[in-house]
Amino acid sequence: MNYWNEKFETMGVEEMRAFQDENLAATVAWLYERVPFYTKALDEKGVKPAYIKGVDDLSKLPFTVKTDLRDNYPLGLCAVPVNELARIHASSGTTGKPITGPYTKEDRDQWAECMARTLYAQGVRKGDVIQNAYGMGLFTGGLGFLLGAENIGCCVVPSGSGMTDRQIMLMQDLNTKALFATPSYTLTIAERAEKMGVDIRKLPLEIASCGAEPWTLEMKADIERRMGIVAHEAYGLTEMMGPGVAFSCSEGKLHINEDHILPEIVDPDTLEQLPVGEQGELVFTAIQRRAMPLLRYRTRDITRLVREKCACGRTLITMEKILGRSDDMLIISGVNIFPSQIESVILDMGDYEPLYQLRVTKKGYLDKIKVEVEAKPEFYEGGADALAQMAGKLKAKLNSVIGIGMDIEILPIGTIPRSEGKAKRVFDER
Ligand code: DLL
Repeated sequence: MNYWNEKFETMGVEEMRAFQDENLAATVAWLYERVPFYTKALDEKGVKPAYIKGVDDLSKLPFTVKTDLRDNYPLGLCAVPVNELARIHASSGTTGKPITGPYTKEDRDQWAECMARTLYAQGVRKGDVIQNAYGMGLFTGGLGFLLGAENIGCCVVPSGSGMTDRQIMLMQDLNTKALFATPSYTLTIAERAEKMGVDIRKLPLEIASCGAEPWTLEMKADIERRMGIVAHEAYGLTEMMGPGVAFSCSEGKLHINEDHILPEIVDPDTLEQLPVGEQGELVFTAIQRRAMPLLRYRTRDITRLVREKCACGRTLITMEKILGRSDDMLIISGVNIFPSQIESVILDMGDYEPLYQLRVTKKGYLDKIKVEVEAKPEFYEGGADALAQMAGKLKAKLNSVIGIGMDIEILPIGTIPRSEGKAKRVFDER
């Protein structure tokens, strides 16, 4: 069996559309009756639930943004009373109140379903020993992956994030087959193992399921080479359930669980819906959730949707790797840059560790960007002249690919803080 849920994962496009139409209409009616925020937002647009027949009517619906969740903290957007909730997660954010993600028992079961599809597609099977190194707690990563792995029937080692030496010890002693962690923490583990003299390539580890932050194909290749595994991807956000929204298959395509979470792409400036294939901001509507389904939630994530026949057999729509978040996009002297573009160039050079930070400052009216990056030890030891030459090469490459001059500082190995969760790469000091 290739699929966790063959019916929905391989459903014909028309049948899927009919399913989405029905569930979208039901969700709008559900919210209109129960959540004053949506009653008001729909009334302001002059939209009655009966006008929404299906996906073609999506653009009639109001958008929801992160500040709507903050303004209605903790449960103002919740459509059911607290005693009907089974769980509440939250995303801490860096400032102010967190945003909450409440689930009814049915919502939580759907999440377990979406996560089982994710892990099954990535080769995780009943009885496998898996090590879950996402943060366990309010963050949806740890407990979301736990639900999926338990649903499949795995033997779960909930190691949580951090204590990297112990992660490596457990991996060796328990013969872990699959590791769940952010890509940056996966690399921290790879690096630490190399330092400890443990060759992860010789261990039974076969799979990593990485997500929760943007990463490039170059970073994926680096993880795969250093650990001798296949690095798969999971995508999701607290507002939609957490991980489980999209997952990579054997072909490396990111399929969206579109029977649960309906995707569209909009132009982030005009908010016009864009046709499939065009790049823009990913917007989601949850069509089966009951506690806090959101309408047209603006993720700020930039990508494009692709409708194509996937060799894995799944018909679920795919999205390209997230290019970055519109709020991480740096505008340097008028040029729009995503950190992931810089990451691709750095890793493509082959001289650097996948560890970097971007520091943005202002001198007078001019924006300046400095790339701080760690050289691989064999290159760092080459001495000052060799490093200056390397920096010159990287500067020229970045300039030709991205089109602006950046300062480069090459740091000795171990200087940049190692990530145990989501890596912080951009320091905007303007
Ligand atoms: O990060 C949920 C998650 C946990 C996904 C574990 C995958 C694995 P939040 O903390 O709410 O939820 O952050 C959501 O993280 O809007 C993206 O900007 C980013 N993100 C998540 N997965 C990916 C990914 C979790 N695979 C925000 N690639 C999202 C790029 C990702 N960005």
